[in-house]
Amino acid sequence: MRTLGKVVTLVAVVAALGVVGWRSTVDGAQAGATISGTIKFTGTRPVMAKIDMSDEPVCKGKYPAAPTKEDVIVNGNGTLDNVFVYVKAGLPAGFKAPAVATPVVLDQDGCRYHPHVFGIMVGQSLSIKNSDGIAHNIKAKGVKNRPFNISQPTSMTTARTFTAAEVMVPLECSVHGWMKSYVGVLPHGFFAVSGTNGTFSIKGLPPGTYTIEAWHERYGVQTATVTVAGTATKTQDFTFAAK
Ligand SMILES: [Cu+2]
Repeated sequence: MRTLGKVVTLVAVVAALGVVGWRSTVDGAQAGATISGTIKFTGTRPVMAKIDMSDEPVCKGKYPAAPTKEDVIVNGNGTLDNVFVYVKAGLPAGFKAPAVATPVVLDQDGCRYHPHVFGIMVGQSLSIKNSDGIAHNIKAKGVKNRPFNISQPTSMTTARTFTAAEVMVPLECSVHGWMKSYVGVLPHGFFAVSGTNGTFSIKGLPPGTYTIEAWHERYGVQTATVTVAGTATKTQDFTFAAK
C-alpha cells in the first residue's frame, strides 16, 4: 500500500507540474534551460574620473575616498561589470511571462544609483528610493516609454512602472550631473546583469534558438545565437575590447 501511495503521489505531482507548466517545479526551482557565461574584457583598463561631491557633504561623507564614475568597471578577474544580457528574440510565439509582484528597488545612496544597471519587466513596479535625505530629481529618458521627472526633496520612495519594452532607458538626476543609471525593460524575465565576478545566468528558458544580446553603456552591444533544449545549460561568453 505504501508503494501505491507513493505512485499516487508521484502521479499527482506530475499532473500538478503539467498545470503549472515548464517554469516551475515542486521545490520552486525553475525548470527549463539555462544560458550562462562570462563577460570578458580585453585591452587597457580605462581609468574612471573621480566624482567631486564637495557640494554634497552628506554623500561625500559616505565614502572613505572620492568615488569614481561607473561607466566602465573592470573586475579584478579581468571581466566586465554592469553588462545587461537578455533574450532579444526567439521565445515561442504567444509566450506570455507571468507577472512579477516583487518590485525592483533603485536606491539613491551616496549620490549614486544602486544598481547602476538593472532590468525590469513591463508592468513591474520600480521602487525609487532616496536614502540620502537630500534632494534628488530622477528623470527617465525613455523613447518608447513616457519620460518621467520625479522630485524627491528628502528621504522617500516613489513607485513607477514602464509600459513598453525598451533597452535601455537612461535614468539621471538633474541635481547631480554624475548620477546615471540604465534600466532594460522587457516583456519577459529572461535577463541578467554581470556582477563583480563578470558572470551572468538566464534560467528557465523553453527549448528554442535565441538571440542573446549583451549591452554595455560604453562598449555597445554584441549578439549571439544560442540553441537550448530541456534543462541543459549552454555557455555563451562575450568579449568587449577597450576603445
Ligand atoms: Cu541626485
